[in-house]
Amino acid sequence: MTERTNIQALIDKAETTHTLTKDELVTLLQDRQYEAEVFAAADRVRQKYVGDEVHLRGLIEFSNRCKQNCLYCGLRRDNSKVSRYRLDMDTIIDFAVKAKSYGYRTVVLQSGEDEWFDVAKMVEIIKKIKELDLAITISVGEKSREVYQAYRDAGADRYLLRIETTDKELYEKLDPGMSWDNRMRCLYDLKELGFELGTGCLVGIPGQTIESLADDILFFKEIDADMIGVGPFIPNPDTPLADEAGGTFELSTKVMALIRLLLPDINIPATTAMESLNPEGRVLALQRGANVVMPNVTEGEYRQLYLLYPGKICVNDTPAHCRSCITGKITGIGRKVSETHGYRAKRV
Ligand code: MET
Repeated sequence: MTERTNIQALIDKAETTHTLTKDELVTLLQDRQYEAEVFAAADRVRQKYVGDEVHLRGLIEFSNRCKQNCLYCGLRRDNSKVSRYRLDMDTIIDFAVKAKSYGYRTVVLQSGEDEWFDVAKMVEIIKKIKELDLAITISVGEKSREVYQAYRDAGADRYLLRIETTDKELYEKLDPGMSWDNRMRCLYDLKELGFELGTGCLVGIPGQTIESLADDILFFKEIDADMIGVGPFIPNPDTPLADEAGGTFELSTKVMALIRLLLPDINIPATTAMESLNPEGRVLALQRGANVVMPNVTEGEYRQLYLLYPGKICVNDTPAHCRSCITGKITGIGRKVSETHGYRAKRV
Protein backbone atom coordinates (compact mmCIF):
# COMPACT_ATOMS: atom_id res chain seq x y z
CA MET A 1 0.00 0.00 0.00
CA THR A 2 1.13 3.52 -0.60
CA GLU A 3 1.66 5.63 2.48
CA ARG A 4 -1.47 7.65 1.86
CA THR A 5 -3.62 4.59 1.46
CA ASN A 6 -2.15 3.07 4.58
CA ILE A 7 -2.78 6.16 6.71
CA GLN A 8 -6.25 6.58 5.26
CA ALA A 9 -7.03 2.95 6.07
CA LEU A 10 -6.00 3.50 9.69
CA ILE A 11 -8.17 6.60 9.96
CA ASP A 12 -11.11 4.70 8.44
CA LYS A 13 -10.58 1.84 10.87
CA ALA A 14 -10.53 4.22 13.83
CA GLU A 15 -13.62 6.05 12.58
CA THR A 16 -15.65 2.91 12.01
CA THR A 17 -14.46 0.45 14.68
CA HIS A 18 -13.13 2.87 17.34
CA THR A 19 -10.13 0.62 17.85
CA LEU A 20 -6.47 0.92 16.95
CA THR A 21 -3.45 -1.05 18.07
CA LYS A 22 -0.53 0.63 19.76
CA ASP A 23 1.52 0.43 16.56
CA GLU A 24 -1.30 2.00 14.57
CA LEU A 25 -1.63 4.82 17.08
CA VAL A 26 2.11 5.41 16.89
CA THR A 27 1.91 5.57 13.09
CA LEU A 28 -0.87 8.16 13.22
CA LEU A 29 0.85 10.16 15.96
CA GLN A 30 4.09 10.25 13.96
CA ASP A 31 2.53 11.17 10.63
CA ARG A 32 2.46 14.91 9.99
CA GLN A 33 1.17 14.83 6.44
CA TYR A 34 -2.41 13.72 6.94
CA GLU A 35 -3.26 15.42 10.21
CA ALA A 36 -6.15 17.28 8.62
CA GLU A 37 -7.78 13.92 7.80
CA VAL A 38 -7.46 12.76 11.43
CA PHE A 39 -9.02 16.01 12.64
CA ALA A 40 -11.88 15.77 10.12
CA ALA A 41 -12.62 12.17 11.15
CA ALA A 42 -12.64 13.16 14.85
CA ASP A 43 -15.04 16.00 14.04
CA ARG A 44 -17.40 13.61 12.25
CA VAL A 45 -17.32 11.12 15.14
CA ARG A 46 -17.95 13.94 17.61
CA GLN A 47 -20.93 15.08 15.55
CA LYS A 48 -22.34 11.56 15.23
CA TYR A 49 -22.02 10.50 18.88
CA VAL A 50 -22.36 13.67 20.97
CA GLY A 51 -23.87 16.12 18.51
CA ASP A 52 -23.38 19.83 18.07
CA GLU A 53 -24.04 20.89 21.64
CA VAL A 54 -21.12 22.17 23.69
CA HIS A 55 -21.27 21.70 27.45
CA LEU A 56 -19.93 24.53 29.57
CA ARG A 57 -18.49 23.82 33.01
CA GLY A 58 -17.87 26.73 35.39
CA LEU A 59 -14.46 26.29 37.00
CA ILE A 60 -13.91 27.48 40.57
CA GLU A 61 -10.23 27.47 41.57
CA PHE A 62 -10.75 27.55 45.31
CA SER A 63 -7.23 27.12 46.69
CA ASN A 64 -3.78 27.35 45.14
CA ARG A 65 -2.10 25.79 48.18
CA CYS A 66 -0.55 22.43 47.43
CA LYS A 67 1.39 19.86 49.39
CA GLN A 68 2.69 18.20 46.22
CA ASN A 69 5.76 19.20 44.26
CA CYS A 70 5.12 18.22 40.62
CA LEU A 71 8.02 19.52 38.55
CA TYR A 72 5.80 20.87 35.76
CA CYS A 73 3.28 22.73 37.92
CA GLY A 74 3.39 26.39 38.89
CA LEU A 75 1.53 25.69 42.12
CA ARG A 76 4.14 23.18 43.35
CA ARG A 77 4.99 23.39 47.03
CA ASP A 78 8.51 24.74 46.50
CA ASN A 79 7.42 27.64 44.31
CA SER A 80 7.81 30.49 46.78
CA LYS A 81 6.93 33.11 44.16
CA VAL A 82 3.24 32.24 44.26
CA SER A 83 1.13 34.21 46.66
CA ARG A 84 -1.10 31.59 48.16
CA TYR A 85 -4.83 31.90 48.72
CA ARG A 86 -7.67 29.80 49.97
CA LEU A 87 -11.29 30.85 49.46
CA ASP A 88 -13.63 30.58 52.40
CA MET A 89 -16.72 28.46 52.11
CA ASP A 90 -19.12 31.37 51.67
CA THR A 91 -17.06 32.68 48.75
CA ILE A 92 -17.00 29.27 47.09
CA ILE A 93 -20.77 28.96 47.40
CA ASP A 94 -21.18 32.53 46.16
CA PHE A 95 -19.12 31.70 43.03
CA ALA A 96 -21.28 28.61 42.48
CA VAL A 97 -24.45 30.71 42.76
CA LYS A 98 -22.99 33.12 40.21
CA ALA A 99 -21.99 30.24 37.94
CA LYS A 100 -25.59 29.13 37.97
CA SER A 101 -26.73 32.67 37.18
CA TYR A 102 -24.50 32.66 34.07
CA GLY A 103 -26.33 29.54 32.94
CA TYR A 104 -23.70 26.93 33.78
CA ARG A 105 -25.18 23.57 34.76
CA THR A 106 -21.95 22.15 36.20
CA VAL A 107 -19.34 23.59 38.51
CA VAL A 108 -15.86 22.14 38.75
CA LEU A 109 -14.27 22.61 42.15
CA GLN A 110 -10.53 22.51 41.66
CA SER A 111 -7.62 23.20 43.99
CA GLY A 112 -4.10 22.16 44.78
CA GLU A 113 -3.83 19.41 47.36
CA ASP A 114 -4.77 21.56 50.35
CA GLU A 115 -5.50 19.58 53.49
CA TRP A 116 -7.27 22.50 55.16
CA PHE A 117 -10.25 21.36 53.08
CA ASP A 118 -10.77 18.16 55.02
CA VAL A 119 -13.55 15.73 54.21
CA ALA A 120 -16.08 17.45 56.49
CA LYS A 121 -15.55 20.82 54.81
CA MET A 122 -15.71 19.35 51.31
CA VAL A 123 -18.88 17.44 52.13
CA GLU A 124 -20.49 20.62 53.41
CA ILE A 125 -19.52 22.53 50.25
CA ILE A 126 -20.76 19.72 47.97
CA LYS A 127 -24.10 19.49 49.78
CA LYS A 128 -24.68 23.25 49.61
CA ILE A 129 -23.85 23.37 45.90
CA LYS A 130 -26.10 20.38 45.18
CA GLU A 131 -29.01 22.41 46.56
CA LEU A 132 -28.51 24.67 43.52
CA ASP A 133 -29.31 21.79 41.14
CA LEU A 134 -25.85 21.91 39.61
CA ALA A 135 -23.76 18.91 38.61
CA ILE A 136 -20.51 18.91 40.57
CA THR A 137 -17.07 17.85 39.44
CA ILE A 138 -14.36 17.61 42.07
CA SER A 139 -10.66 17.95 41.23
CA VAL A 140 -8.62 18.01 44.41
CA GLY A 141 -6.14 15.21 43.84
CA GLU A 142 -5.39 11.91 45.51
CA LYS A 143 -7.51 10.85 48.48
CA SER A 144 -8.46 7.59 50.15
CA ARG A 145 -11.36 5.53 48.83
CA GLU A 146 -13.31 6.45 51.99
CA VAL A 147 -12.92 10.15 51.27
CA TYR A 148 -14.01 9.68 47.66
CA GLN A 149 -17.00 7.70 48.94
CA ALA A 150 -17.92 10.59 51.25
CA TYR A 151 -17.74 13.08 48.34
CA ARG A 152 -19.93 10.77 46.28
CA ASP A 153 -22.46 10.28 49.09
CA ALA A 154 -22.63 14.07 49.50
CA GLY A 155 -23.66 14.35 45.85
CA ALA A 156 -20.50 14.84 43.78
CA ASP A 157 -21.13 13.57 40.25
CA ARG A 158 -17.75 13.62 38.58
CA TYR A 159 -14.08 13.59 39.46
CA LEU A 160 -11.11 14.88 37.49
CA LEU A 161 -7.73 13.31 38.13
CA ARG A 162 -5.34 13.22 35.23
CA ILE A 163 -2.87 10.38 35.16
CA GLU A 164 -0.64 12.95 33.37
CA THR A 165 1.44 10.08 31.92
CA THR A 166 1.01 6.31 32.02
CA ASP A 167 4.81 5.94 31.94
CA LYS A 168 5.35 5.00 35.58
CA GLU A 169 9.04 5.85 35.69
CA LEU A 170 8.49 9.22 34.04
CA TYR A 171 5.52 9.96 36.31
CA GLU A 172 7.51 9.29 39.45
CA LYS A 173 10.39 11.43 38.17
CA LEU A 174 8.11 14.37 37.43
CA ASP A 175 5.98 14.00 40.57
CA PRO A 176 8.58 13.45 43.29
CA GLY A 177 7.24 11.73 46.38
CA MET A 178 4.12 10.52 44.58
CA SER A 179 3.28 6.97 43.62
CA TRP A 180 1.95 6.06 40.20
CA ASP A 181 0.34 2.95 41.69
CA ASN A 182 -1.59 5.10 44.14
CA ARG A 183 -2.79 7.39 41.36
CA MET A 184 -4.02 4.33 39.45
CA ARG A 185 -5.70 3.09 42.63
CA CYS A 186 -7.48 6.45 42.90
CA LEU A 187 -8.72 6.28 39.30
CA TYR A 188 -10.12 2.76 39.67
CA ASP A 189 -11.71 3.62 43.05
CA LEU A 190 -13.40 6.66 41.53
CA LYS A 191 -14.75 4.63 38.64
CA GLU A 192 -16.03 1.90 40.97
CA LEU A 193 -17.73 4.44 43.22
CA GLY A 194 -19.84 5.60 40.30
CA PHE A 195 -18.27 8.95 39.56
CA GLU A 196 -18.08 10.03 35.97
CA LEU A 197 -14.34 9.72 35.69
CA GLY A 198 -12.24 12.42 34.08
CA THR A 199 -8.58 11.81 33.47
CA GLY A 200 -6.08 12.82 30.82
CA CYS A 201 -2.48 13.57 30.06
CA LEU A 202 0.10 16.19 29.42
CA VAL A 203 1.61 16.26 25.93
CA GLY A 204 5.25 17.16 25.45
CA ILE A 205 6.66 16.67 28.93
CA PRO A 206 10.42 16.07 28.87
CA GLY A 207 11.19 12.38 28.47
CA GLN A 208 7.79 11.47 27.04
CA THR A 209 7.76 9.38 23.86
CA ILE A 210 5.18 8.94 21.11
CA GLU A 211 4.88 5.30 22.24
CA SER A 212 3.98 6.46 25.73
CA LEU A 213 1.30 8.80 24.34
CA ALA A 214 -0.14 5.78 22.51
CA ASP A 215 -0.16 3.91 25.84
CA ASP A 216 -1.98 6.86 27.44
CA ILE A 217 -4.73 6.72 24.80
CA LEU A 218 -5.12 2.94 25.18
CA PHE A 219 -5.29 3.32 28.96
CA PHE A 220 -8.15 5.84 28.65
CA LYS A 221 -10.07 3.27 26.62
CA GLU A 222 -9.18 0.46 29.01
CA ILE A 223 -10.49 2.32 32.08
CA ASP A 224 -13.49 3.56 30.06
CA ALA A 225 -12.97 7.16 31.11
CA ASP A 226 -16.01 9.41 30.81
CA MET A 227 -14.03 12.56 30.10
CA ILE A 228 -10.49 13.14 28.93
CA GLY A 229 -8.62 16.43 29.16
CA VAL A 230 -5.41 16.80 27.19
CA GLY A 231 -3.06 19.67 27.89
CA PRO A 232 0.13 20.68 26.17
CA PHE A 233 3.00 20.94 28.65
CA ILE A 234 3.84 24.66 28.90
CA PRO A 235 7.07 25.22 30.85
CA ASN A 236 6.65 27.48 33.86
CA PRO A 237 9.64 29.77 34.57
CA ASP A 238 9.28 29.25 38.31
CA THR A 239 9.67 25.48 38.15
CA PRO A 240 12.62 23.11 37.59
CA LEU A 241 11.37 22.49 34.02
CA ALA A 242 11.66 26.20 33.12
CA ASP A 243 14.17 25.66 30.32
CA GLU A 244 12.61 22.57 28.76
CA ALA A 245 10.80 22.61 25.43
CA GLY A 246 7.02 22.59 25.69
CA GLY A 247 4.40 20.52 23.93
CA THR A 248 2.87 21.74 20.69
CA PHE A 249 -0.68 22.67 19.90
CA GLU A 250 -0.73 20.36 16.89
CA LEU A 251 0.37 17.24 18.76
CA SER A 252 -1.96 17.99 21.69
CA THR A 253 -4.95 18.25 19.40
CA LYS A 254 -3.81 15.14 17.50
CA VAL A 255 -3.81 13.16 20.76
CA MET A 256 -7.24 14.63 21.55
CA ALA A 257 -8.61 13.74 18.09
CA LEU A 258 -7.39 10.15 18.41
CA ILE A 259 -9.07 9.91 21.81
CA ARG A 260 -12.35 11.02 20.20
CA LEU A 261 -11.94 8.34 17.53
CA LEU A 262 -11.36 5.60 20.11
CA LEU A 263 -13.84 6.79 22.79
CA PRO A 264 -16.56 8.25 20.58
CA ASP A 265 -19.21 9.11 23.18
CA ILE A 266 -17.17 10.71 25.97
CA ASN A 267 -16.86 14.36 26.97
CA ILE A 268 -13.68 16.04 25.81
CA PRO A 269 -12.80 19.61 26.76
CA ALA A 270 -11.14 22.14 24.51
CA THR A 271 -8.61 23.03 27.18
CA THR A 272 -7.51 26.46 28.29
CA ALA A 273 -3.87 25.44 27.85
CA MET A 274 -4.55 24.75 24.16
CA GLU A 275 -5.79 28.31 23.71
CA SER A 276 -2.76 29.61 25.59
CA LEU A 277 -0.65 28.26 22.70
CA ASN A 278 -2.96 29.28 19.86
CA PRO A 279 -5.38 32.24 19.93
CA GLU A 280 -7.99 30.13 18.15
CA GLY A 281 -7.11 27.08 20.19
CA ARG A 282 -10.45 26.26 21.76
CA VAL A 283 -12.45 26.75 18.57
CA LEU A 284 -9.97 24.59 16.65
CA ALA A 285 -10.13 21.95 19.39
CA LEU A 286 -13.95 21.98 19.17
CA GLN A 287 -13.50 21.23 15.46
CA ARG A 288 -11.01 18.43 16.15
CA GLY A 289 -13.11 16.31 18.52
CA ALA A 290 -13.86 18.40 21.62
CA ASN A 291 -17.39 19.09 22.94
CA VAL A 292 -16.79 20.79 26.30
CA VAL A 293 -15.35 24.14 27.46
CA MET A 294 -14.53 24.98 31.06
CA PRO A 295 -14.70 28.75 31.51
CA ASN A 296 -13.23 30.11 34.72
CA VAL A 297 -15.74 31.56 37.20
CA THR A 298 -13.17 32.45 39.87
CA GLU A 299 -13.31 36.18 40.50
CA GLY A 300 -10.98 39.02 41.35
CA GLU A 301 -7.30 38.74 42.23
CA TYR A 302 -7.52 34.96 42.66
CA ARG A 303 -7.78 34.49 38.93
CA GLN A 304 -4.20 35.67 38.46
CA LEU A 305 -2.86 33.50 41.26
CA TYR A 306 -3.85 30.10 39.90
CA LEU A 307 -1.09 29.82 37.34
CA LEU A 308 -0.28 26.22 36.63
CA TYR A 309 1.62 27.45 33.54
CA PRO A 310 2.49 30.89 32.12
CA GLY A 311 0.41 32.72 29.52
CA LYS A 312 -2.90 31.41 30.83
CA ILE A 313 -5.74 33.12 29.00
CA CYS A 314 -8.56 35.20 30.50
CA VAL A 315 -6.84 35.90 33.84
CA ASN A 316 -7.78 39.59 33.60
CA ASP A 317 -11.34 39.02 32.40
CA THR A 318 -14.51 38.78 34.45
CA PRO A 319 -16.58 35.58 34.54
CA ALA A 320 -19.44 37.41 32.80
CA HIS A 321 -17.13 38.48 29.98
CA CYS A 322 -15.87 34.90 29.55
CA ARG A 323 -19.40 33.60 29.40
CA SER A 324 -20.38 35.86 26.53
CA CYS A 325 -17.02 35.47 24.77
CA ILE A 326 -17.21 31.69 24.72
CA THR A 327 -20.86 31.71 23.62
CA GLY A 328 -19.84 33.88 20.67
CA LYS A 329 -17.06 31.49 19.72
CA ILE A 330 -19.36 28.45 19.94
CA THR A 331 -22.21 29.95 17.96
CA GLY A 332 -19.68 31.41 15.50
CA ILE A 333 -18.80 27.88 14.34
CA GLY A 334 -22.44 26.78 14.08
CA ARG A 335 -22.53 24.93 17.39
CA LYS A 336 -24.88 25.41 20.31
CA VAL A 337 -24.43 25.86 24.06
CA SER A 338 -26.05 22.93 25.83
CA GLU A 339 -28.69 23.54 28.46
CA THR A 340 -28.39 20.10 30.02
CA HIS A 341 -26.14 18.91 32.83
CA GLY A 342 -24.00 17.27 30.17
CA TYR A 343 -23.47 13.75 31.46
CA ARG A 344 -21.75 11.28 29.19
CA ALA A 345 -24.02 10.50 26.26
CA LYS A 346 -23.49 6.68 26.31
CA ARG A 347 -24.71 6.01 22.84
CA VAL A 348 -22.38 3.13 21.99
N1 MET B 1 -3.36 18.38 42.30
C1 MET B 1 -4.62 17.82 41.92
C2 MET B 1 -4.45 16.80 40.84
O1 MET B 1 -3.36 16.40 40.56
C3 MET B 1 -5.62 18.87 41.60
C4 MET B 1 -5.56 19.50 40.28
S1 MET B 1 -4.00 20.09 39.79
C5 MET B 1 -4.11 21.80 40.05
O2 MET B 1 -5.39 16.36 40.25
